[in-house]
Amino acid sequence: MKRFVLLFSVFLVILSSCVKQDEIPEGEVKSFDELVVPSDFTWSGISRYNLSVIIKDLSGVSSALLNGQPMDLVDMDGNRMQRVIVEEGKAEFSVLLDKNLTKLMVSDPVSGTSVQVKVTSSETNFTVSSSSSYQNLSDTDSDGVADLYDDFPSDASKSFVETFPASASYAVNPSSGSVLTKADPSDEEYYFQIFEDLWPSKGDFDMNDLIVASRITWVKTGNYVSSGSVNAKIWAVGAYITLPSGLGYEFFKSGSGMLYYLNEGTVTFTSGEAYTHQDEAVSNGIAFWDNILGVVNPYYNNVGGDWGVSGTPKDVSFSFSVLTSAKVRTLDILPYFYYTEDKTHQIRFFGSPPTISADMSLFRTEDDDSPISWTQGGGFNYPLQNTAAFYRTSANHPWGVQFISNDFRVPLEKTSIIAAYPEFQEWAESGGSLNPEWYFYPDEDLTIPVLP
Ligand SMILES: [Ca+2]
Ligand SMILES: [Ca+2]
Ligand SMILES: [Ca+2]
Repeated sequence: MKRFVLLFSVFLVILSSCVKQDEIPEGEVKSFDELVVPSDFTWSGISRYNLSVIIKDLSGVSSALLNGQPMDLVDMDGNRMQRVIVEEGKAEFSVLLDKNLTKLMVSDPVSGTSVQVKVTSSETNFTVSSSSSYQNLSDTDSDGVADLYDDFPSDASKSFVETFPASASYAVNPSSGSVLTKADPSDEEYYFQIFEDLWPSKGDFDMNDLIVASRITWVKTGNYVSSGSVNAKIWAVGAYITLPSGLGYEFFKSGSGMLYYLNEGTVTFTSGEAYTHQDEAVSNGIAFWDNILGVVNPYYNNVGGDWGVSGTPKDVSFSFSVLTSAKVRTLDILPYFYYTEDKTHQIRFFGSPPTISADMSLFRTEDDDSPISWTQGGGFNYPLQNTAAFYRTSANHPWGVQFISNDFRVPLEKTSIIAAYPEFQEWAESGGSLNPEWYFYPDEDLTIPVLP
């Protein structure tokens, strides 16, 4: 059997190298237009991962022994991704995940026991041997979460902090549950969102028209989100003097692979930059900025060339509150890029539906091949895929890409990301399964650094 597998693998390698040579003569870089991608590809290095952990006793029977106690989902570096309270014998986790991660740990911080779980699993068992002394631990604010495991031990309205990417803050020791100090804070990662701005026309695919590197924080009250914040670095801005732009975020409740619209007023802007405000035109939308010219030095750019000045990325942030009565366990935040001169001209990532204020007459014009209409209703599959996706071309190409990294060199103006990042093409054409860390391997002559 082993020999057969080996022979078959050799055959596949030969076959794939032949195909590759036919398609791409050596040394030739395709244009973005020529990329052929799988129909289910959504141009994102991030997915939502849901995991049900069933608590069982030693005889394999579902157990209520851990009800009311905290359980953690931890990455293999020890970063706590999510802490939940066990209810009815189950710990229900739902996290945004870097698709490069294959294994995580479920950890009981009280007993110090952990089990590994593959991210292909949606359910796993967690066996406990005896009841713990959790109920006897001191709980200063009487919110039901013992001080040791309460991120806000003297605030009954808050229990846990959750960050995305998880490495942005809380690193925990899975056996003791205690928070570790980061050995190397520069190792912290960002959620990168890179945009093309000429939709519904295809642009030059340099993907540097707006690059935002962000970190999202959610604060939970028990298992429900009650507030949060977005901290962002404006990493690169292109061509904004001729085409000033804004950026908003639309908030959704997430569950079982679906996103759900929230009742108006569920998510409210609480504080942030002087120009940040509730978007009256988008239900549960917050306009981070309406005009980039009011945010960064108008001569600032990170895209090289012989104009402008380079500099350190601008830090901007805002905070929001969430009605706990809405019982939102998981809050998803989808950005919408828009033109300052026409806020209904909006551009989103592949698979995001239009907002309620989007100009629907722009869809299916120029290079866009989105569905005909969208009605805000209950839930929808997210991300929308293939012909159900908005903000796609007929070749399933996007106007933006998302991934997690600790750094990103910016493609030079008018340099296709395929040339700037030699591994990008294979990443896209394999539907994300090959070269998943393409963003670590720039062509240094075709990109410029942002961080000093
Ligand atoms: Ca407490
Ligand atoms: Ca508390
Ligand atoms: Ca561009």
